[in-house]
Amino acid sequence: MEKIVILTGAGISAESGLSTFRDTGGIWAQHAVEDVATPEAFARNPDLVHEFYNARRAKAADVAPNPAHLALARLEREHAGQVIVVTQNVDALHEAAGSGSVIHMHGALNGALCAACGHRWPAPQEMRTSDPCPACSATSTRPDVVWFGEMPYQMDAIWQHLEEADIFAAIGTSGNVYPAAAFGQHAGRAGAHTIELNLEPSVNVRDFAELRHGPAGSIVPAWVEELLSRQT
Ligand code: BJW
Repeated sequence: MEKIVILTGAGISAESGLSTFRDTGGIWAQHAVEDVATPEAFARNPDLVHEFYNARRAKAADVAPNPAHLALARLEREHAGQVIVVTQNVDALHEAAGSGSVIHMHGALNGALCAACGHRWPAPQEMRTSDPCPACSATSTRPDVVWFGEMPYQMDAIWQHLEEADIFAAIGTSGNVYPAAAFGQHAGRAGAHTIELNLEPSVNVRDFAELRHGPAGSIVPAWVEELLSRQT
C-alpha cells in the first residue's frame, strides 16, 4: 500500500480567503516578521503579538475549506494506504474538511500555551497576556504557534513519515522556511516520488520529480482524482 505524505503551506488556504505570507500584499508586507513572529518580539511587546494573532484567529474562524482541502480529506478516506498531512498552517481548514491525520508543525491558532510552565489549552477567540494559565496561574499566555528560532512540533514523527513515504507532495508553500523547505529533498533521497503543486515554481523546485503549477483549488482535486483512479 502506498504511503502518501503531504506538506501544505499558506497557498492551500489562499482560495479560502486567508492571506499567504510572502506573496505581494501578503502578511509579511503588512507586519514585520521581527515584530510579531519571534520569541523576542513577544518578550518586547506581547500586546502587539496578541493583536496580530487575535485578528488572524478571527479571520480564520470566518472561512471555509476549499476544494483543495476537501480533496485531501477525500484522499485520506478513499486511498488504500496511509495519508499524512503535515501542515505549516495554523488554521484548522484541513480538520474542517475532514482530514484526520494532520500534524500542525507550526502550531495552531486555536491553541494557547503558557510560556512559563508549558501547559496547553484551547485558545479563547481573544487572547491577552494577562490571561492566567489554568495550570500555574502565570500571566505569560502566548499563542501555541512556532516562531522563528523555535523548534517546530513533532519533528521526529515527521522525519519518520518522510522516510516511509512512497509519494511526497508539497502544496502551496514557497519553500523559504526550514526545516519544511528540506522535506522534498529528504523524501526524494529516501526513495519517494516527489511532486510540487503550487501556483508557481517554489525556491526548491529542483527537489521535485514532478511539477504541477496552478491554483490549488483546481490542481489538487485533479491530482487526487488521478491517484484514486490509478488504484481502482
Ligand atoms: C498558491 C496559491 C494558490 C498562493 N494555490 N499555491 C538560514 C538558513 C537556513 C535556515 C535558517 C537560517 N536562518 C534561520 C533559519 C531557520 C528558520 C528559517 O527557515 N529561516 C528562513 C526564513 C531562512 N526556521 C526556523 O527558525 C524554524 N525553526 C527551526 O529551524 O528550528 C530549529 C532550530 C531552533 C533553534 C535554533 C536553531 C535551530 C521555525 C520556523 C517557524 C515559522 N513560523 C511562521 C510563523 C508562525 C506561524 C504563523 O504565524 O502562521 O510560519 S513564518 C511563516 O512561514 C509561517 C508559515 O508556516 C511559514 C511558511 O510559509 P509558507 O506556507 O510557505 O507561505 P508563503 O507565503 O511563503 O508561500 C505561499 C506559496 O503559496 C507561494 O509559493 C505562492 O505562490 C503559493 N500560492 N496562492 C497554490 N491559490
